[in-house]
Amino acid sequence: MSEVTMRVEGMSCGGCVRNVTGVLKALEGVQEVEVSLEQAEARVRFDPAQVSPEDLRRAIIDAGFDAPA
Ligand code: 9UX
Repeated sequence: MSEVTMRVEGMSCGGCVRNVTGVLKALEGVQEVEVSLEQAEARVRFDPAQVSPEDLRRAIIDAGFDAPA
């Protein structure tokens, strides 16, 4: 299992936090997600055999937020 902390820009309320958390948890291979509005970050534990940090980034962007590389 791997863990990554990614910057997530554009979240302005708890709904955004729930949305980002939901799209990440929906990905196969994602085990645990913790999103911080204050820190504009998502910490994700994932199985690198099933999902990559680039997949996580893509899901965040598709949900309407920005995840700078
Ligand atoms: Mo809050 Mo976010 O009203 O996508 S849910 S700003």
